Amino acid sequence: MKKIAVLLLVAVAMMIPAFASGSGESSGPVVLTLSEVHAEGYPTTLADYEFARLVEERTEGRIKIDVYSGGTLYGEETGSIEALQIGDLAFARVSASPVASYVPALNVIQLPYLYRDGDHMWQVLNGPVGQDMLNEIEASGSGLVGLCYYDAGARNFYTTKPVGSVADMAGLKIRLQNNPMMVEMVQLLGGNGVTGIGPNDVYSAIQQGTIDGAENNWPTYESMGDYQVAPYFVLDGHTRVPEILLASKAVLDTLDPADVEIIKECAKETQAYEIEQWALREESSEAKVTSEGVIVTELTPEQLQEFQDRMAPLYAKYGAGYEDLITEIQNTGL
Ligand code: BDP
Repeated sequence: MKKIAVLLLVAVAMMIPAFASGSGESSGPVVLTLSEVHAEGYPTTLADYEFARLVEERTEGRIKIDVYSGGTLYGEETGSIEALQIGDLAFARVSASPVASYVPALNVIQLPYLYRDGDHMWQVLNGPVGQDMLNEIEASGSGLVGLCYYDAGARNFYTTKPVGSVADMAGLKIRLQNNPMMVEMVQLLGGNGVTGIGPNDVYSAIQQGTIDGAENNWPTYESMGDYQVAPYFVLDGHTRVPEILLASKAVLDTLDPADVEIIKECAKETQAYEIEQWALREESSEAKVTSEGVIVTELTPEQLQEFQDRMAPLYAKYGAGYEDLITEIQNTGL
C-alpha cells in the first residue's frame, strides 16, 4: 500500500514541471524535455542531442534532457512555443519564423533578400545584432529565452508545376510557416499563403491537392519527402531564416542560476557543430533529390530581381522603426 502511494506521488510530481525541476531534496536528476520537428539524424536534431550531452556532462548529471524528435510532442512549432511560455516544456528547437509572432523584432533578421549569402548572415547573427536579438527574446516578456542560433540555409519555393518567374506564382497555394510576414510575401508574389500545416504534414497536403507547394531548404525538402510530390524547385532563395534553440523562462527560473548559466554556455557551444552538420546535409540532400528527378530552375538576374522588387512593402511595414538596424545589417561585412 505504502509503495503504491509513493509511486502515485512521484507520478503526480512528474506531471508538474516546476515540481519535477525543483532542486529540492530529491537526489535524482532533473529531467527536462526538448521538442524538435525534425527526424533523427537531421542537423538540428544532432545538435539537440549534443546540447543534451553537454548539459548532462557539465552539470555532472544534475540535469538530463530528453529529446523528442520528429514532431512527436508538437507537430507545429507554434504549439511548442506556447508550451514553453507556460512552462509545460523546457526546450524547443524551432525556426525563427514562428517566433516572430511573439517577438516581432525577429522579423527584421528574416526579411526576404536581407543577406547576400550564408557568411553574411552568420556575421550578423554572431555579431552584436544577433546577440541583441537573442536578448530581446528574453527581454520582451514573451516567457521565452533564446539560447543560440543554428543554420537553416536558404529557403526556396517548390511546387507541383514549374515556376520560372514571379508571373508563374499567380494563384499558387503555398504552405508557409506561421508568420504573417511570410503570408504577405507570397501575396506580393501573386500567390496565396497557407498556414497551420506542420512541416511533417506538407507532403500529404500536397499529395491531396490542398496546396500547390511550399518553401524550404534542401534538407527539409528531402527529409520530409516533399520532393516526391512537388518536384519543381526554384532557386529564388527568398529568405534565410535561422533556427533558434529556445528555453522556457518559467522552467529556467526553477533551476539553480549556476545551472542556467551552464545551459546557456552549452547551447552556444553546439552552434559550430550544427553549422558543420548543416553544410554536409545541405550538399547531400541536394545531391539526393536531384538524382531522384527533381527539376531545379535557376533564375536569371532579371527574374530574381523581380522577386526582390516585390518585397519592398515588407521592408516598409515590418522594417518600420528598424531602418537603422536594417542598414547596419546590410552593411555588415562590406
Ligand atoms: C525547417 C525548419 C523547421 C520548420 C520548418 C517549417 O528547420 O524548424 O518547422 O522549416 O517550414 O526548415 O515549418
